[in-house]
Amino acid sequence: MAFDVQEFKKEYQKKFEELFAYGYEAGSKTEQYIALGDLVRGLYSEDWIQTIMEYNKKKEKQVYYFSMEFLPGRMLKSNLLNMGILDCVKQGMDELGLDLDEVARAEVDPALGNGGLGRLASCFMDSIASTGLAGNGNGIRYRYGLFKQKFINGYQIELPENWLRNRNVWEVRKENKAVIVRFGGDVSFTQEDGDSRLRVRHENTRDILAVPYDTAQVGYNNGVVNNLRLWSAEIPYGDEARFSTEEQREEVKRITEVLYPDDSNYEGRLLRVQQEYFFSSAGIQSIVRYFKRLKLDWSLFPDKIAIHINDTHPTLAIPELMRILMDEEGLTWDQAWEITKKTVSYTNHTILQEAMERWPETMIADLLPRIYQIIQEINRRHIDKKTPLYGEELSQRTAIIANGQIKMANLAIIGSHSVNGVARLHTDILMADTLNDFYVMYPQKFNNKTNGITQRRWVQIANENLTAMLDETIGTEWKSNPEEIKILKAHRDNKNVLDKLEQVKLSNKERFAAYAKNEMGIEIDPTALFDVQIKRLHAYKRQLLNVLHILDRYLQLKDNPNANLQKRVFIFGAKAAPSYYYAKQIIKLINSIAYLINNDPSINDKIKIVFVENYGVSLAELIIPAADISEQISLAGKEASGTSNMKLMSNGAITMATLDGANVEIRDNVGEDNIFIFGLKSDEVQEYYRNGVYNSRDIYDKNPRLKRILNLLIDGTIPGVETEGRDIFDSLVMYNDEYFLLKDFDGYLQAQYEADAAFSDRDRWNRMALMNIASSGPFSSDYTILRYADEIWKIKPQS
Ligand code: OAK
Repeated sequence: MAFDVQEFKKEYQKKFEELFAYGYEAGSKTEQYIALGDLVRGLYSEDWIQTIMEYNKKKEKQVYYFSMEFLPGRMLKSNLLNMGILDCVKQGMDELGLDLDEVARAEVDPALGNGGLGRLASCFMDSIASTGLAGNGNGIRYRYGLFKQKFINGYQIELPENWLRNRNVWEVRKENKAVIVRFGGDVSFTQEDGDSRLRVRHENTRDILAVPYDTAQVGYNNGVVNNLRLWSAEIPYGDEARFSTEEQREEVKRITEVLYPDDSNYEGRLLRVQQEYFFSSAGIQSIVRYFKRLKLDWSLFPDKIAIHINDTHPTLAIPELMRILMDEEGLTWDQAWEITKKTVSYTNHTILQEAMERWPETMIADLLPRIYQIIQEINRRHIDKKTPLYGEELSQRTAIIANGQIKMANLAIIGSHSVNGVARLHTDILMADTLNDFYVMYPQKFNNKTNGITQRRWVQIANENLTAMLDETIGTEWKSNPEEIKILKAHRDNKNVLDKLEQVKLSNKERFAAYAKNEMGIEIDPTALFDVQIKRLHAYKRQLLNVLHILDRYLQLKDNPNANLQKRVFIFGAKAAPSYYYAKQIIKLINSIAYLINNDPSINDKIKIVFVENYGVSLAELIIPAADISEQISLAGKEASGTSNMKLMSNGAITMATLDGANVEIRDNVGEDNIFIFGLKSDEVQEYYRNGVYNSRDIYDKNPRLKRILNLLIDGTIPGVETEGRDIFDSLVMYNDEYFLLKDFDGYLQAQYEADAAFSDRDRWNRMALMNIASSGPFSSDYTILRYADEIWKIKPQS
């Protein structure tokens, strides 16, 4: 985008005065940010209109990415970067006496997701636009995002996240595109004289207005501006009389009031299924409305539209599309079914049983009577068709409805043409185990799409120092073609380059150290090894294994304050679901250990622990560039992919990993010498679960080093964790350690001490960091998205 600094300064001043009726110098940071955001939105609006007009004119096939969660992070700088005016605006702001970074920090980070799944959706939106694909996002505009996390006395406290308290400059309310979503009511069938078809009558429904708010998704230097549409629930216009009580009005608002704070965990609540149907139905209605404008035969629907469902949360899109095609557009069951299956594709993001969505049949029957009938009919036809082919038993195991429950994954698989996992190992487990019954029936539906990340946000924006160093060393091609970063490998033995890389890392660590000091009052040494574990708090992710390692070091230093141990800073970022008691106990434990160790003078700063409050996208952007070690230590077979592993690798952290999720592919790319691998393999874990011979108590009894560490949890050493310490101890020792921490402990320690040795050899470590950066290109979400486009959605980048 052609733009000049002088022109920008004029425009900015004008915009500010127009909005606030005084000079920008007197404005608050928030006002300065709003003025800039408003100006930027104006700058891409023409491309936004143009992009949509082009798609419509060419009747281009479009993909709609349905996701219950999006975690875009702050958008100001990413929009500026993608528009190609970041440097110009930075300079302009500078000349106006403003610091762009400071102004950018006034933007509220919209936390409309829990973790991996939501962040992936946002990386994908960026990549869809940046690779020039015709794509749209479809989700929920939650009034409150994921809770704000506070620590009080080491305990997690949840506060509401009112992310819309200031104006959201990026969204555009599209009242004229609102649709009605209907709940409840009575379904009956009528047949008119001379009409061969039964007509469906759906009456006495509770009608909710779904109002879309659109946000531009600006592509990287390509003029493409796609759309992310988030729906908000309101009372239908003119229908106020039907919602006369405060309670009735509250009920409507409640639908899009708050994001469920559960990650990889199923909540069988009525409100949740209302949310799911609400945005699925609204999305399908707006797609159908668009398709009808094209005036094409219905059979061409799958040639013009691809609908992707991000895990099972939007699965009701399947019966909803069936309903509209049949009840409203008059297609037969067979026609509607063909269209639906050809249009919809599904990604599975977890094999954890507790995350698998299933709804009580009665709940769906009451809330969505017509949808319920359609699901029943899909199920009946499925069983009728598959029983003669696969026998009663197998067919019944794949039933959508069983024991009074509706299984959403089964509906998603049966009603779509593609089912993918998110890393090679994860997909293999789905096919061989979790979804094997379906794999037997529909082998052609299954495929893998290893996750990816956008280096635009995770390197170019988060790590300006590294970006500058890369540009200088290998040129700028890597920015538009991430694979090209491999050229850096040619410099692996170039001392000058290695030293520069060390400098980059050091300055990022200094930046984080300043944050730790200013925000948390913790003093850390930027030359220490920064050991980072940032992800949701979940037993399977094994933050506790990290804790056991910290305690091992603590004991060594208590025994011998002069022990020759590498100085380390352990950085944690993690939210626990408010109802996940055990995870919250682990948070309390880590905070208490941090307090104990950080304030023990005999430890002499050899160990510091920083547990950042309220971890989210913006904090990730601060922490990741400062990391030396990336902790990816889930029990093998449990983490579907992981994506912080890719972000950390791209920023030159060395992965400490089990062979789980995408770690396996990271190892293949970076090579054994540039990663630390330990622990049980996925098939070994499976074997233990099958034969049941694991005995954690036995390990505790026989491993004195580990025993001593575990005893710290219950012997009063750690202040204020009487209950937590005991419960955690019991889970590991008495209740057989579900996630095999004790089994993996020795291997983990050994890998950690190898890492110490590697870190103390600066050239070796810097070379490892360089090799990680240079091998990270294949994990760009641009490539992931191009594979989705080519193999699942059948859409091509625009020329
Ligand atoms: C959330 C709710 C239900 C089911 C899965 C999730 C989820 O966040 N899964 C995570 O998805 C990420 C993106 O694919 C993966 O990288 C994580 O491994 C997975 O846990």
